Amino acid sequence: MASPLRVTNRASNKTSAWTALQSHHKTVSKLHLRQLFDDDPKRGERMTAEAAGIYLDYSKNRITDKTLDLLFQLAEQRGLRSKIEAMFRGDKINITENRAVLHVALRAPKNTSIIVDGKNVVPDVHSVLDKMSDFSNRVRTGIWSGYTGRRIRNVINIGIGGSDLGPVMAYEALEHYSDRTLTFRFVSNIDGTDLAEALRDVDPSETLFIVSSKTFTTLETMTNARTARLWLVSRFGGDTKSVAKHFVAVSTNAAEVSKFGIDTDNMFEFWDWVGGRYSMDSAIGLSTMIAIGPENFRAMLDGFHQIDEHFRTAPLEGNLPVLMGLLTVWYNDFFGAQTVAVLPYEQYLKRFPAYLQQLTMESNGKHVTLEGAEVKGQTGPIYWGEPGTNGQHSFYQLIHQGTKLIPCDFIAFAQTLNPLGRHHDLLLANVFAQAEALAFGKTAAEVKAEGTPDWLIPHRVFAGNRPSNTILTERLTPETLGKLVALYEHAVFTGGVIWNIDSFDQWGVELGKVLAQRIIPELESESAPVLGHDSSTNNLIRRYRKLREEHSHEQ
Ligand code: G6Q
Repeated sequence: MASPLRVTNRASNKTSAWTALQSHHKTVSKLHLRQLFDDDPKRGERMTAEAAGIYLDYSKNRITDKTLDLLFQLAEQRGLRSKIEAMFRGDKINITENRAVLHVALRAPKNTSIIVDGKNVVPDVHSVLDKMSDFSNRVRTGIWSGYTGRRIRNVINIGIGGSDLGPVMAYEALEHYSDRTLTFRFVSNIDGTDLAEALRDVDPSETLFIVSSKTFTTLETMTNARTARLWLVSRFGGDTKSVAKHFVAVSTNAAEVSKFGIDTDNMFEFWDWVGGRYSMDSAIGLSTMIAIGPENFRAMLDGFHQIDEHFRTAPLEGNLPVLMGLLTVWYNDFFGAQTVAVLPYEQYLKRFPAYLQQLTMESNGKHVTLEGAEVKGQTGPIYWGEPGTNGQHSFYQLIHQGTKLIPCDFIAFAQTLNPLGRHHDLLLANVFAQAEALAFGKTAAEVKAEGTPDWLIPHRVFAGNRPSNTILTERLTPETLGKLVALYEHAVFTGGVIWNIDSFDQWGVELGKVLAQRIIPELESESAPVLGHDSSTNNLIRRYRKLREEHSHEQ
């Protein structure tokens, strides 16, 4: 089926702006940030942008005004504006799955209208939000109790990928706002250890499981959910009626939910136009809502929406996600940078890099264009990171003095949620210092002037010229978290448009799933199976069976 995206992307892969950027890069790559800052004393004030209380300082990037001009031309030539409109309108821009991409509808105000297949989806979004609010309030106040009437004290979300990473990240990020009388756990891995550890010390009569799965067929989630169900029922002497009070579901698949034994009245719905990795603000965020309460959850949605509106309406030049997306393309495709480090100077954001890994790498890890042709250059970079200041004492060495160019996103907050003496000023001093050191480094002359012996000078030189963005905002709140996530979602979208790829499918996860299904019976069969894999896989399967056998004799 044709979509506007498909039509507008018939243009040639290399636009004139792309070619111009290639030759412009030859000039810029020779410039040092020291010189760029010396030449323009106002650079650090000028190359900044602000929206919805998020301040982005992009002055420490290896760019000139001309670079930005060309990047904006590239965005125009790639039809970024019309593609943004197409996404917000509900066009089926996920062409390989023939789906609309409407996470923006999840945070659209009640009076908005977004039509998918002839139907306004916004009222449905709000009715699920109301149902989630009602349920969350009942759990939080104890009106919803367990099978024996005990109050729920433990909430265990069972899900994986998009049905896990967002909920975990948001719970950790917003723990300050959470009800501390409740314990939250997140089980994702099919490795039994994950579930076993989560269940080790909880009382089943006080435990609520949220089975979060868009499809309700995912191997890991369904295996964990079934084992959790067995655990619960066995603790209630085999009484399966207990399931109704201890299991709820978040899914698009009512038939499978009911087959599992969960009353669909206790199912929270979402829709095929919400991608897994874009779903933390849908019903997949039920655990988040129970933790922080409906009001805080709605504040988070409002934060998302503010950045949506900014992305949709702000001119490219001051558009935060556009700037971030284009800068990523600049380093990825013109400097050959392989990775981006995300470095939040906020302990509560410890899972934010892991969350962003899925958002960015599952979205833009593609090798063909929308038309199915092999891409000519590079698509999405590798994202990674750790909260500061911990990273400073480990991998920052390579960023400062290694041979690789690693653009960094520093994220910092003006206010801490836990004021403790001097801690916050010391934290912020570190984030500013790191960005400064990366950009400007330390020359051999400066090192020598400190009295360093000649032989040691090369080891102590910092070349500098290492780019970074600094995102500075007031305080980590539910609203700010929504803004930050939306910022990256739309930066990812911007990159995907420039690379002319489908950022919303994930076919790359399929093959491994299919092969695992083939291997499962080969591991589980009583007699030695006839194996038809390559010699390495065959050998590993045989060896595993043998080791397992030997071990079972020992026990
Ligand atoms: C995300 C992916 C993927 C998905 C999981 C879980 O965009 O689609 O990570 O979220 O595979 O899928 P279910 O929610 O269907 O269990």
